[in-house]
Amino acid sequence: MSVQDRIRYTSLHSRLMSAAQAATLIHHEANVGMSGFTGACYPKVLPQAIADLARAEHDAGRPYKINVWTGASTAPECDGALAEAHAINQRLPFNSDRIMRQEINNGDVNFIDMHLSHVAQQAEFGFLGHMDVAIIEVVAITEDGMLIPSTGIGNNQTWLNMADKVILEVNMGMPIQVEGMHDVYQNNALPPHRSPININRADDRIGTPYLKVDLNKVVAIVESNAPDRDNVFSEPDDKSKQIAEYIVDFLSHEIKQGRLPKEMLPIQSGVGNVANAVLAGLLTGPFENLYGYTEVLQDGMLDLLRAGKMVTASATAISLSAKAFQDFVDNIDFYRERIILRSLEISNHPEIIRRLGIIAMNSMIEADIYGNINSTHVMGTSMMNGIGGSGDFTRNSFLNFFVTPSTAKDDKISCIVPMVSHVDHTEHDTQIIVTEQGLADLRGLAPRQRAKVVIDKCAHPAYRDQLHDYYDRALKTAKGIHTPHILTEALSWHEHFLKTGSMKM
Ligand code: 0RQ
Repeated sequence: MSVQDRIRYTSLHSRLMSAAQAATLIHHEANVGMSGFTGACYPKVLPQAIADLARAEHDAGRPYKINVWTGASTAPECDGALAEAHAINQRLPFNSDRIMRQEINNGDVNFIDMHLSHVAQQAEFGFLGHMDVAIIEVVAITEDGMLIPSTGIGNNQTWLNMADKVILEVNMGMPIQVEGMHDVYQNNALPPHRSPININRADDRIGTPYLKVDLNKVVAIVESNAPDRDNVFSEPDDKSKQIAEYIVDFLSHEIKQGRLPKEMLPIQSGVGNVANAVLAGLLTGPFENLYGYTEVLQDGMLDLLRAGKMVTASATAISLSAKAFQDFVDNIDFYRERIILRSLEISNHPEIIRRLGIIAMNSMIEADIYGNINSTHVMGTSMMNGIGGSGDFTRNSFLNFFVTPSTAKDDKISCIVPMVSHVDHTEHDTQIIVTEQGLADLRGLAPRQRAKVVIDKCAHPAYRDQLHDYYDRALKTAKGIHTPHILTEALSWHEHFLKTGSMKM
């Protein structure tokens, strides 16, 4: 099959060109909306051509930097290539690439870490500026000019609507049989003209399988043939297995107590090794007929679908290891009936998350004794990946969990600290914190009650006394003791780590 066969709207054949040619259509300081979500569906060749262009411009003494907006993270051949060429001025809303992270943390890139559900609407409100170009990966263009999305949707429909010019990457390496898996719904009305979004079950479909674009805006089509990022997971270690066990037991207990329907509620699972291990825990757990309503479908959820433990999974992207992706391709008819890929605005929509009663499970960097959560900043100042969708789900969930091993870096860092060095999720949102040490259920507890539970259940034994000592002294010395703190000492653990390489006093 040639790329022409995948461009069934034949008058578009004339817009086929090389990535290098297409890159010249993107000017210095352009706002560029790209496809891409957690290592899936990002453009595979154009970013490298833009990086080459940036290098050539820099060599000629001319400035060249663009602003890149996506759905979430991409991959080394996209974010990595652009960062290495110093081709980015502004990046939003999420990144997990190592080189881009360096550029963000050394101040070369202005990174805007946003709740993912906010991105499309803030762009539409005009809060982020004008969009010059959209670069979107698709698997094919239909006879009537509709776009068959790739392994994810993210903000693609919004970018296609907003951009002056559109460049499509037709990825020949992606299976054409994904057609029909997507559910693109757009309610373009802006407040106060919005109406309810009619999703009442995790598997409701309310849109069409295709992205729409004004074909007059398509200035270039580029062929690519490359897989998505290989999202390799480490085998769940003992700590992750223990965390998963606590969660499964807790959910069973909630059902017994009548606080959770016995058929369970739809599940959202965040990114990372621990989150994937929790899904592995559900595979052997007692629950049947589960539903997924999440933003990114990882290996663990695919396993649940294959095993028949999960009925359907709704997400905005499929982000798999190469091995799991092969299984996805080999059994694509089976998965098409069970996977629904939606626009990011819908997968992460507060209205739907509340209505469906989602059980949200996300990893974190650290929690404090009162339940504030840091998901993004290492030692308070260095960006890790971003808040992603964790806030969209947590605040609007039925139940939410934050998980982490109790320590990091060979126990030199306690992930339970007196005060988090950055707050992403406040004590008002957090319900349940889980480490390999135990599970702290904070529902219905006031701050002083929470502190005791968090320290006793979740902190590593090596830090428990140190935390109790801090709390006891705060209780004795703070002026107000609703949330006792010693303000001059609250962040001293982080400072101590930065000075000595350990949080142990
Ligand atoms: O460092 O990479 O140098 O080994 O952080 O830690 O334990 O492997 O955790 O892979 O599950 O990721 C929060 C980052 C966890 C992720 C985070 C160091 C640790 C290691 C990674 P190394 P682990 P995971 C849906 C929801 C925010 C977005 C989100 C994340 C590295 O889950 O980005 O939830 N979440 N989105 O050593 C210093 C600490 C530390 C620490 C761990 N307290 N201090 N370093 N580390 N704890 C998806 C989307 O939104 C798209």
